[in-house]
Amino acid sequence: MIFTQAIVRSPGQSIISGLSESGRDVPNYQTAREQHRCYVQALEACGLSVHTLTAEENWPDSTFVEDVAVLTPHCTIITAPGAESRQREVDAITPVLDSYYSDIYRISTPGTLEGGDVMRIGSHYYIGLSNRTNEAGAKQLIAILEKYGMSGSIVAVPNLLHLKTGITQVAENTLIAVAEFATLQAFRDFNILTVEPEEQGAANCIAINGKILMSAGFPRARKLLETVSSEVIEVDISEFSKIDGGLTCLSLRR
Ligand code: CIR
Repeated sequence: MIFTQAIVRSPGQSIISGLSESGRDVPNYQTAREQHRCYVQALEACGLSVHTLTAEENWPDSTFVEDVAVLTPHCTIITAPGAESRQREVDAITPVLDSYYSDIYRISTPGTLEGGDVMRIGSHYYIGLSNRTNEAGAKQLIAILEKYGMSGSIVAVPNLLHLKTGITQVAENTLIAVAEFATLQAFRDFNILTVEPEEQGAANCIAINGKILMSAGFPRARKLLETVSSEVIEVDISEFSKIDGGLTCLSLRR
């Protein structure tokens, strides 16, 4: 599939109050802005036209736009974030997606779902059950996908923030994953590149238009990725990873 567009939201100064389970350092706002600019340039280098939304100071995590919507070739689904402080972010993305899609659905309570838990492979969507996404939310998403001839299945995510924190697609039949996902039955038909525990941040990559974007600073994972693509681009997102954000979370792509 050829991707042509991405939607991103600049980080606000409030990013210093973003949710963090890892409890690492507080992000530096100026550095985050600069890294975000470089992230946008990397998407553009992959051939995407990037729609940049202005920062939303009220919602510290709103730069992680991936979590508030699932884009499919046929429709978009506005999610229901499981993190209470992120629930109102959907109000800010809905008018934007209105201009791109005529078929718009919403996940509703008691369902919760965050886009970081949704990994699309062709017309199938793997949906992680995490602290942020529950079974009711996953089932609502599967019912919507099935209306359009797409499908979904559920994968348990016991130890990570989101499914895609630990596994992403990097080539047609190849995934990159942390060890706990690499051995799951659900992914038995894929070739899997397994990252070492100290390089967990490399499991969240974006494969786009023949190139692979990876987080900077994971040399062993880079070597693995170079076996499936001659165009691996490193992007430094250290400030976002301090609050558990990865590369995919920073954009919606279509
Ligand atoms: C959060 O905890 O919601 C944010 N600080 C990080 C969200 C990362 N999103 C993602 O992995 N899709």
